[in-house]
Amino acid sequence: MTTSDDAATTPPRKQPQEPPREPREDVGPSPAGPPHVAPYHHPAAGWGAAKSVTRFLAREGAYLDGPRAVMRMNHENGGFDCPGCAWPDDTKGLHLDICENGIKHVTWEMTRKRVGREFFAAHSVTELSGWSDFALEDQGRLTEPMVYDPDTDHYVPIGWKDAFALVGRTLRGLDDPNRAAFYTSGRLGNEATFLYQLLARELGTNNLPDCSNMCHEASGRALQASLGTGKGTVDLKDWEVTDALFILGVNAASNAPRMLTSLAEAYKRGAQVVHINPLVEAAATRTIIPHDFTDMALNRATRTSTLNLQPRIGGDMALLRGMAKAILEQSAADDRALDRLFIDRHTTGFEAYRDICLATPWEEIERQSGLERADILGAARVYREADRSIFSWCLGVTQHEHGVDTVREIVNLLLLRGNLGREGAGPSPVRGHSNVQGNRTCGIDHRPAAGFLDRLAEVCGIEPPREHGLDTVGTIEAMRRGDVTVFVGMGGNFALAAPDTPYTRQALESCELTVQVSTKLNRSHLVHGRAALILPCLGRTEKDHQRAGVQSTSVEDSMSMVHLSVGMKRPASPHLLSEPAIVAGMARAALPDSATPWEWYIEDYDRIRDTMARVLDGFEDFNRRVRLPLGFRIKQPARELVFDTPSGRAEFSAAPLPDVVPGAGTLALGTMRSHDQWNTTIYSDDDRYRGVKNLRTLVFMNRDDMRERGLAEFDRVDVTSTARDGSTRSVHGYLAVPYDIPRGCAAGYMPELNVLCAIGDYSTQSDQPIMKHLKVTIEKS
Ligand SMILES: Nc1nc2c(c(=O)[nH]1)N[C@H]1C(S)=C(S)[C@@H](COP(=O)(O)OP(=O)(O)OC[C@H]3O[C@@H](n4cnc5c(=O)[nH]c(N)nc54)[C@H](O)[C@@H]3O)O[C@H]1N2
Ligand SMILES: Nc1nc2c(c(=O)[nH]1)N[C@H]1C(S)=C(S)[C@@H](COP(=O)(O)OP(=O)(O)OC[C@H]3O[C@@H](n4cnc5c(=O)[nH]c(N)nc54)[C@H](O)[C@@H]3O)O[C@H]1N2
Ligand SMILES: [Mo]
Repeated sequence: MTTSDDAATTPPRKQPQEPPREPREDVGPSPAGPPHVAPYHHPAAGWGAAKSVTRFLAREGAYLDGPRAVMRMNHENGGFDCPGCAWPDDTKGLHLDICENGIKHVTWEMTRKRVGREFFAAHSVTELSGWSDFALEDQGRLTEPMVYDPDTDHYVPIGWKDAFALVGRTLRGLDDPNRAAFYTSGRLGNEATFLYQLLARELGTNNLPDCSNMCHEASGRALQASLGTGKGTVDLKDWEVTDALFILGVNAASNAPRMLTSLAEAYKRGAQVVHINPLVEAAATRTIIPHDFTDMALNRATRTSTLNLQPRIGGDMALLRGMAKAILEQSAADDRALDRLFIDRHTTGFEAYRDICLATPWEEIERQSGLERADILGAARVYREADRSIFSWCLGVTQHEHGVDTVREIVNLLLLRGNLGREGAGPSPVRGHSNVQGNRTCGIDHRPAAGFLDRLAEVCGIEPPREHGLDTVGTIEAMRRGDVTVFVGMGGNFALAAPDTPYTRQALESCELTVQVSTKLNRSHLVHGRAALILPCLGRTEKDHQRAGVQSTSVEDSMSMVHLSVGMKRPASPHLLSEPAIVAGMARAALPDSATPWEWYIEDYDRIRDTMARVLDGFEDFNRRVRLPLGFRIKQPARELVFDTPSGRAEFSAAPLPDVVPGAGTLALGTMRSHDQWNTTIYSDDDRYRGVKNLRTLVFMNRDDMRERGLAEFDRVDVTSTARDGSTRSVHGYLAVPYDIPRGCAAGYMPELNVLCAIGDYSTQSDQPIMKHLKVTIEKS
């Protein structure tokens, strides 16, 4: 690990002379010492978080800037939106609601390190391909547009005008607009998002893959089918008054740390907090809220859980069905177990659902969930006794073959007791990237609704294509076949985030042109097409000057609140453009005859918002409402019990229970994030709350599964996945770590383990890669 400020003197680790252009297996920084694993006994957040932040600020040379910036983050009036997760801002808008990972995320963007033209002159792409991902990002912020020069194998500077001309020329040269794909990582603000989808659709394609295809696609599809909306229906006020919270498949202390506040407050108020996760994560124990200065000073922790259940990986649906079965069985003698009035008035499909629940034997529910009947009945009791319940979930539920069925089962359970359309009750998915939900709202959808396209056509005067486009997996396969030849990445790190790393690499390398709009150097710049551009953009913390003055952009959080974000820092380089300006530049070059006033939009983002207000549902009077303190909430028909479903009612589903029990000798492996990482950005090799130090190439295993394989702690193992098509993929020399995880289950870190996710192993329900449910064997190396 380096503590140096100066990019040029940062020694990258291991620089092979003639490295193959293989992605590195070591993604993180050089471990600071030998691997070490011991249980973490401290509460989540609190002083452990404070210490970690201090070390991080020192490394980035941002002692002053970091804290100063954080003071301007997530304010009810002004300030920028935290570029970290999508958890909503505190409804009271009064105290500073910040978290360790938010601070790291902001500081990461504000680093003083720079990667300029001298850097690219000094290092060829082949050489950089041998660097670890940590070393790449650690070079700092990109400063000017660069183009790949195949003669020298170096990136060389290019002016913005020429860069746009290259994009425009290539897009205009395509015989079919569907040969281009436009990827979005969920950081992109709403205004840039709207222009980006307009560019794609005016060009003539719905090829709009996004990170959501790997994330909450299953939630969107399930909620749409059940409730006629792609989003959750609750907000933070509901969290503040609910009687019972059920938290499934989220590592909140690391990935949505501000949820800890809500959990602790719920506990203090006497609400039940049930965690459903194969691992007992830190958020399921206790916490010290960093902004609660008294608790910090007294080192006083609050519990964040009243019940923890550890189902097997993929066992959630069986558990939920068991809870429903218990409620239904009880309803024979207890006429308040079900909300019959609600069911009759607002739902359809109840009888079929009741029949399938009652017909599913308890033995099957126990086997598939990996839990004992008594535990399931315990959870059902909590649910029965609560007047108002909220179910919240993240990737542990969605990244499975049957993710859609499982989310629908959550809704089924909510409907049974009328937990919808009233205060303190309803579904509450936890989104990932800070604006991933806004991206969908503003048109990033490869399967757009006809009504949206009609309005886009009418307001923007374009002829949008009607056939569905490609999602993330579809795009990778199409690039690999040679059907898609231009890839544009609006943020993100596609080469590393996507499944089947070598396959995705070949797909990107088959392209005629790859364009990456980024803030920092990453793997996706080194895995490129025949022509390649790096277009550096402003970060969310930075001032965006346009003709009409300093501009702001809007974002939508996990709970449908839309608010403005205004950067306040001087840009990392004078040569950066804003994301809206980059989209407009590409659009003008690709569509020279376009009637869309691209340049005029960029002069003043209010103009983009005025157009959005006419196209998007719920954005009426956008410019005024977005400037209200805390912004505004997009209206949510399902919350008002208005269901845009074929029946006009909330629809129960009655899917059969999937078989998730691993076959003899195999384990179900879930890939997940460590505490000290942001998707493909690795801050350190530690995973504090799981007690891991200096180690990322590990696999967490149940002790009995280890014993059965003759494995001791830190034994080196080979992990081999078997895809549906029978093909196998392996990683070698990973360290086995005994962990409190159900038998038959294993876990390890993304993105290292993405090599094990076969490209064809995506859910038939959501097309989402099955990143939480790889079928693996583990053997001593
Ligand atoms: N600091 C930080 N914050 C982030 C991110 C980050 O990388 N770093 N990423 C952001 C993004 S894009 C997203 S989508 C979210 C991701 O947030 P999470 O969903 O928390 O992400 P993962 O680390 O993949 O963790 C998944 C959790 O699911 C559990 N799990 C695995 N399999 C199962 C299962 O079958 N059933 C159940 N019930 N649980 C299971 C794991 O034990 C783990 O606790 O976080 C966002 N916030
Ligand atoms: N095996 C496995 N794979 C997974 C997952 C998993 O759980 N398991 N999770 C999946 C999920 S949920 C997601 S969301 C994806 C994440 O996929 P992505 O969103 O594609 O990846 P990130 O790592 O978040 O992207 C980081 C890069 O974004 C760029 N960036 C940062 N800030 C900005 C900005 O303001 N503007 C622009 N233009 N660029 C910026 C930086 O250059 C940085 O290198 O990964 C998926 N991959
Ligand atoms: Mo995500």
